[in-house]
Amino acid sequence: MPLSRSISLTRFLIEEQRAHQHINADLRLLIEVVARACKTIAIAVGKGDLGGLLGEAGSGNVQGEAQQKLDVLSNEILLEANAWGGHLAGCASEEMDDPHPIPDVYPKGNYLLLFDPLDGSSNIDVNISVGTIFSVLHCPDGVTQPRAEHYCQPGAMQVAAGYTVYGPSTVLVLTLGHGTHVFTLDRELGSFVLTRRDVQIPAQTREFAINMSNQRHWEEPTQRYIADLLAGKDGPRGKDFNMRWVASMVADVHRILTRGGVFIYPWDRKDASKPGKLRLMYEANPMAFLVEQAGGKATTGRDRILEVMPTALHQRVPVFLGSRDEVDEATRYHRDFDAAK
Ligand code: P6P
Repeated sequence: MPLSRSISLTRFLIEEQRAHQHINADLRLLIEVVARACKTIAIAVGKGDLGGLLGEAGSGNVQGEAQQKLDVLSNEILLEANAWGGHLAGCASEEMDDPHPIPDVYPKGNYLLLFDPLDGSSNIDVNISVGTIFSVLHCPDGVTQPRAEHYCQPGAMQVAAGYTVYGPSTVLVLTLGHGTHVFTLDRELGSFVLTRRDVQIPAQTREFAINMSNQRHWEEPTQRYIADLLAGKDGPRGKDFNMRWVASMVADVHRILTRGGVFIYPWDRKDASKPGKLRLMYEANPMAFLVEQAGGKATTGRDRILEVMPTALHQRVPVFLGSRDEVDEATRYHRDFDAAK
């Protein structure tokens, strides 16, 4: 792409700020800082075995999951990058039990940043795409030491959300509430360049993403919905479907944003105390915001994800997101099941 026509992330943010008053200098700085941190993470991830950073860190996170060395490093990179800018009141991460305050030596701002620093990290050692997911909220007025409850806002309150997928190319996907836009890292320039403006997810699809090994643990409407997809053109859907499952949400969602599809991580009986595997605040909410801004939908199978009222920082939620007509169909199976009870 000729340099004269390429639009850098910085230029895009400045032009968005001119067009939409709610984007201010602090939010612009926040996005630039997170993007820069993702470039640092991309370098660490890209070293693979040469970086001495593969494998487990020997610690566990609040989810009870073994932390990979790169989980811990990515978390530290994001915390350090966001400490000094004066744009944040605090951070929350999948890798930390409690919110992380901005050190008192630095000025504080009005935004809360939540992130999964390296989603899909179980794929790192086998060289499959992983990613960083982030969500931005306003810190409630008058709150200078935000606690977990101050982060627990419904996803509809997000002012920005995005992810960076560390794949064959490093791609940042961002929404500020006015469309979903794609930036590809120009490794020679060292900057993210706008490569797709205002992405639109096809309303219909023939592709679904789910971990089929959990089939026996799903509730009945989920089992029925998936069985009808598998029945293909001989079944009630009258068309054949394809299946993909990367086991890295960022990679699966990026495919859906690019060519359509439906991503499903439903509630299952494996651990009835957990309403699903994915975390609401820093996985489902940011992805739901991005997908809706791209013309798609995101529900729990029953309710719009962005309207779920959080009760805990690390709470989980069932996720059905992607092509709007297919998400509507999957949601109909669950609502009809409830209505027939
Ligand atoms: P499973 C990765 O651990 C993650 O949180 C998501 O990125 C991914 O979609 C899901 O879990 C994979 O779960 O049960 O297939 O390992």
